[in-house]
Amino acid sequence: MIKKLLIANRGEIALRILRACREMGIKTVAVHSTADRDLKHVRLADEAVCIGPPNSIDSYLNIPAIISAAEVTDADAIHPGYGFLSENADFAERVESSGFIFVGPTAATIRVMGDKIRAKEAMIKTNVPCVPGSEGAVPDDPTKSLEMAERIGYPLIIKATGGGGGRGMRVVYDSSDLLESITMTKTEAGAAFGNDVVFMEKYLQKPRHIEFQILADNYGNAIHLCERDCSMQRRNQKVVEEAPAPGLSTEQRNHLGNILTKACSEIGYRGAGTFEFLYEDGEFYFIEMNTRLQVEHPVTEFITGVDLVKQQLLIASGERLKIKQEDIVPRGHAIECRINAEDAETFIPSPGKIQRFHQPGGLGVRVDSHIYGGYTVPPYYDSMIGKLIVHAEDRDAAIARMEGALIEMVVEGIKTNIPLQRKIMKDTTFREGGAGIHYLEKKLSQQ
Ligand code: MV4
Repeated sequence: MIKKLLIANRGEIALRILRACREMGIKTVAVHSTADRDLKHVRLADEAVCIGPPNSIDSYLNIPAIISAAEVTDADAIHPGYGFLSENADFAERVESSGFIFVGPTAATIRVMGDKIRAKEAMIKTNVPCVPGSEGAVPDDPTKSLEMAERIGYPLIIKATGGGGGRGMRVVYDSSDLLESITMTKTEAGAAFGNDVVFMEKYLQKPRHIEFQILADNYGNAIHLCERDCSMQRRNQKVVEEAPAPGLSTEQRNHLGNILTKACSEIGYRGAGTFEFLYEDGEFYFIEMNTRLQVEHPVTEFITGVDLVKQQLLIASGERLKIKQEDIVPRGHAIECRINAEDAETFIPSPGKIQRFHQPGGLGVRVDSHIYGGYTVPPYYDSMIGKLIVHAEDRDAAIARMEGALIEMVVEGIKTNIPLQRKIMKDTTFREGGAGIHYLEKKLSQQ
């Protein structure tokens, strides 16, 4: 069993991981930049190590500094959280080769899933439904590319195999634009990811974004913990997430969930993972696999009652999964609103000192946030300062609970997106359920 864990992250997720450790009797090491000495989890951790100056590249992305901190504190394991190094295969490899447990999949799995072409190949092999496309890289021969595009059909989307999360993508509506679009996407991908390989897919024009949470141990056991609908997003940044996905049937959920748990066993997946799908006209299409714990994991925890961080730590300690698939019976509905230190209309970041902070409360209300009255939000990191999550017996009740919690949540001294979140909860299309990935941006553009 892990006795001491180094948390290689900051903010709300670092606090979330610390809380799981505390309940499990695992000692904690907090690493932080010089700008983050006052973070809540740094104060609560058993030990704290400053690993560098504010900018991420010299601190939270500084692999030698993080591994040295694990050595000097004699930690057994390192949890990467999300973002930063959480999907960096080299980091996972260096953690393990330095004698520490990496809380996550093997470096080999991270590497495969980080290469979108290889990830799709692995999915096709394990019968996970994918977007029709080039099944491999776009050929160098322009004639062959044009023929392949005709087979796929327009509109299509060109994606960088080293990309993900919306980076390195370009939609092509007409064959006359194809070759130039391929060249431009390759150039951008080469510059951004050091890998100019691209592939093509049929472009789905009005999909929803639905993702499935899985847990797998070292012994080939895997379960799914239902799905999350993350379609309410702006510029590839999720704003509101919910579970279960409105309108999805139990048959659909179990059918795809079972395919995914089999796929996990076949690819030797370990830990928590998320399969991302586009959902359109009743069909699922795999786009990416995330080999980390996700920001929105609390909505899954609320409807299944499973503590995903504790499960990650048990699996990393070599325990067998004790939860059986039949134990996962989703109950009620959960919604998460991300709370960002930004202007609710212009989205311009709004760091600074929080003069006053009141957390909402009551039955089925959870606040995952590291902020407190007097805390100064630094300008160096992304603007999310917390997540407000609610759970209730059904979706309408969850929306009502979220509206009440958003009224109670007071953050003074900086701007936040709480006004936007309140508008979304009142929006008729959102309230109907099932809005597509472009809905929020369309709504915002009409304001
Ligand atoms: C797509 C797509 C439509 N058709 N692929 C965006 C980031 C990465 N997750 C993949 N993304 C997309 N891939 C095909 N074949 C539309 C998107 C997309 C998107 C997907 C999920 C959530 C938000 C999105 C916002 C813009 C585009």
